[in-house]
Amino acid sequence: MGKNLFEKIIGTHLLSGTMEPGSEVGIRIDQTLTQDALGTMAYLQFEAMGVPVAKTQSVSYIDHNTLQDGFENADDHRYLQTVADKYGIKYSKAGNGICHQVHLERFSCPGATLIGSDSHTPTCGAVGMVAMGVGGMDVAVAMAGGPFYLTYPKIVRVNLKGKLKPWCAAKDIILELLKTLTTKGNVGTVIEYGGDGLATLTVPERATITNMGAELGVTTSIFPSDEMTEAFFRAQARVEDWQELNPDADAKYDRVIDLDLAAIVPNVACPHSPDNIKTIREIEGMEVQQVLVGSCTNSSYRDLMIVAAMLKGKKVHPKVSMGVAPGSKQVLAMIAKNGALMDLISAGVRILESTCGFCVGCGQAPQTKGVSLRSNNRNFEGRSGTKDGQVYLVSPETCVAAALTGKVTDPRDLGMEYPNIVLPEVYEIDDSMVIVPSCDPSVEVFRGPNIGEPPKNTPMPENLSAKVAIKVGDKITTDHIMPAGSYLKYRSNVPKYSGYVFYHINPEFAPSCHKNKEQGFASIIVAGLSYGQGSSREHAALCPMYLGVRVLLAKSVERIHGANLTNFGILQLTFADDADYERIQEGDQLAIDNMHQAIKQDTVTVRNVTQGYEFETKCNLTSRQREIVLCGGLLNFTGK
Ligand code: MIC
Ligand code: SF4
Repeated sequence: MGKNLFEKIIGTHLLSGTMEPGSEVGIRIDQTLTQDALGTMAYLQFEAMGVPVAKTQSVSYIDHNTLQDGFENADDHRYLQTVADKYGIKYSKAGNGICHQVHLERFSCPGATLIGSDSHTPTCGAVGMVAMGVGGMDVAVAMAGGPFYLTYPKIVRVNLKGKLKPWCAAKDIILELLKTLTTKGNVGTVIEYGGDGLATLTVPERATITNMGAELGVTTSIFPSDEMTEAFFRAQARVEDWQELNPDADAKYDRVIDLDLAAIVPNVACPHSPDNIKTIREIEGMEVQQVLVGSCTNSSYRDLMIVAAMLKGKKVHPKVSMGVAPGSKQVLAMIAKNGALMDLISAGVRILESTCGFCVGCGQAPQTKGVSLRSNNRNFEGRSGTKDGQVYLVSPETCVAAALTGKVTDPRDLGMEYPNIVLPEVYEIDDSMVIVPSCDPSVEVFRGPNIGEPPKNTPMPENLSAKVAIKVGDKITTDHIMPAGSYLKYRSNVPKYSGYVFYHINPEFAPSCHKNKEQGFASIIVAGLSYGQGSSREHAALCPMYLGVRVLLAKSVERIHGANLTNFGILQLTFADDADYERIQEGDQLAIDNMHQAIKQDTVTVRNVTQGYEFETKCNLTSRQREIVLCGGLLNFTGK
């Protein structure tokens, strides 16, 4: 029987398990990436493993925490640079670009496996890699030479047919898929793209699609590696890294979805979820105060050339503030050389750093209730830095249409000719901001006062007595759990950052967890569907753990966050009957008796001591994961 692409790549990296949906496989990891906001914890954990040099090809990027409004971020960067130098990790300096864009340009490799401590790591699936977002702890284990474990997914084939019409973009394709598949219910799925439409999509366009697979909640997304991919590698002067990779003609898929590219129209994800999709037509005419193009989704050379071509000789509307953040130094250098940057500047665009910036709430917060059209991938409530900011996610084309008219406008109505952007035959290659490590064991690792040791959990108690510290609804994102933006600089300081867990939902969460601790109780989080959407930030598990949370009781949990909970020794259970979610109240005292026995079963009984009833929950962990949770997390488990 023929093999699909994912199966082929996993097959050549398989270390343990069988490749059947639902069963756990251990695979060899070729490459890792980290970014600064999660890198410090990952490398502290790696250092604790005592391995002299990283066994993977690893790159440490500085792209998230570049607003240096205090010593913290600069200290973290210095820690990351020295630790990279010592342990054989390449270090991409601040200003070199956003990790996913730079990795795609300079390090991606068809047929290889990549894990990264950032949920948008699947971007590199655009060139036929198996690239997955994970927690920093999993990256540390891979760098130490350990396998990466994942639940073997179902493979969905998306057949792209035909060709996009002018002004309809790759972003509109992935927004269309988000409309169909939504952000929930896709855990344990991989999307493999195919069909005759592939030939019309360049690598940067494919990367926009794989990037936002993260918003679907899939394990990863992957494109074949074909002539288009070869042209990209040739232009990046890395054709030796390219190989052709296709699924077999008779490959089997768990589901096939057909998408007619010619039927795709300009789409928009409305506040406050990437799956709240409408067509631009449905919201056209609404006044816009801010337009931002950038982020790892849409900041490639192609994207910015479209933006510059549309703005050439025109001015941004007086009521609109427009910013552009090129995805990488390569992109910035190229638009600087060919004059497109001047077109942006002349039009009145604010040129932003080549970093995550506005996408992670570091700067550019919109005005009160401000409507902001952005080319990035997440519009969770408050993520922009303004609680009532109204963030709409659109293509760069639709961004510019609004910047010119001051209101939401279908770019097809501008009466312009669609810019024909020809991708360069040779990109601007200058890797001088990627520092090659010395691997010298005598390098002194810099540790500023912002860096604390990652706290360890204790083994799970035999009888758990806990209080429900918070009850939340469906689709709680990691931005709700552990806000980023101005709190990002505390990522390396767990005691401080822990004070902000659920801060915007209930600022009393941390104090009530401390109170539970003082009274001898653990804490429990109760949640609805799709808990932990979004970021791979392990702080969304690590900080609750630090506050004494031992159990999450939810209707369902997202993949990366679920893995992080296990890594930090928090037990995740799902309600057997959703009616029990309704019944349970904040403040209720719950108990699980004989935990060490109970956790070995697929059904775990929980007693509600306050209300005096028992209910059943499901434990969907593998036996290895159950062991980890009993030990109080992966650090304790590996140190056993
Ligand atoms: C995000 O887009 O939410 C982030 C910030 O890049 C996160 C990583 C983090 O929280 O540090 C992600 O996507 O994993
Ligand atoms: Fe950075 Fe935004 Fe991409 Fe996350 S989604 S890596 S914050 S650009």
